[in-house]
Amino acid sequence: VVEQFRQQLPGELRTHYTADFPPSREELLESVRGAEAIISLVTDRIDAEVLDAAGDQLKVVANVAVGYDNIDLGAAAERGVLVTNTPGVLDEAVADLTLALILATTRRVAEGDRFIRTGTEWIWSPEGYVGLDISAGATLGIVGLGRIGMAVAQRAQAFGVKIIATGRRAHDDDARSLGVSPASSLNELLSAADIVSLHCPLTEDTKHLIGAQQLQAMKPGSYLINTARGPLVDEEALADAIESGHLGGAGLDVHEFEPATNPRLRTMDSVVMLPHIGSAGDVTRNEMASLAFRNVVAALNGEKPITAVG
Ligand code: 8YV
Repeated sequence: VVEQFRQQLPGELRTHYTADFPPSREELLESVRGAEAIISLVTDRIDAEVLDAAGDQLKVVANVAVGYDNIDLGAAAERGVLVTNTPGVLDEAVADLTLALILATTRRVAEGDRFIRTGTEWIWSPEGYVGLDISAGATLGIVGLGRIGMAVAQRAQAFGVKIIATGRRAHDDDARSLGVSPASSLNELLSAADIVSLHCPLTEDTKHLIGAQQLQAMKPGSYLINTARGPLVDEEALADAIESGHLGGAGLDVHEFEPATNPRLRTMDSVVMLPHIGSAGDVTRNEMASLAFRNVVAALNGEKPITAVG
């Protein structure tokens, strides 16, 4: 992707790639020195120390992600550094994976797969691996109806699922035309949904948005899906809620302490866990890289970036 844009930059392009992935803190601090643009991933914590290590010539930090909780926006603004993200291009891929997790948990796909791999002899039985029929009147609660939430609603509508939502677009005509009913509060959504799917950004206000109290407010036997950010959920409280039998299960693409995953949740058959692959589609990943680089080109040419944050 970088090569495609080489000609569009005002001067000669010198690139420095970190050798390790993810780079150690020392390598990150060293590698940004003298940079006019930093292209970062969610695994890179970009704070005042990194911005200062880069130097005064730094113009832009382009995050290859829609989420930017890894970047200290205040520190960037204080130093006049632009921050950009990659919204829009990954909505469909993340929504696809959300549906994959909904089906994998409710219809016990991963559990069945694990069972087959044990090589145990089995005979078909009418009771074997019975799960929730999402198409038979299940309600999906979308927490944070934005771009990705809308793409999830579109898919869920095709399954005949009832949809309720909180978030900035819950009252939009677009949402209504997808059959979305706005919930008046998070609690109302939690108590009505058979499946709760999280699609909001991680901020100081949304950390542990789903804790013990909220899990208790969820319907008995319901499922929690998280393809947004791990710290939105208190994982120990989630493990308690599943262990007690209150929740039916969970589908987690993201984890509270990434890359660590919760050892209790890992032992639970009703939990499906993935290594943060929501946007890992072949086309999507290229589009994310391309948008990040177009933002860099704009910023270095003194133009307004396409998708600036803040
Ligand atoms: C990315 C993501 O894969 O866009 C986001 O916010 O979490 C994922 O789509 C990841 O952030 C790569 O930096």
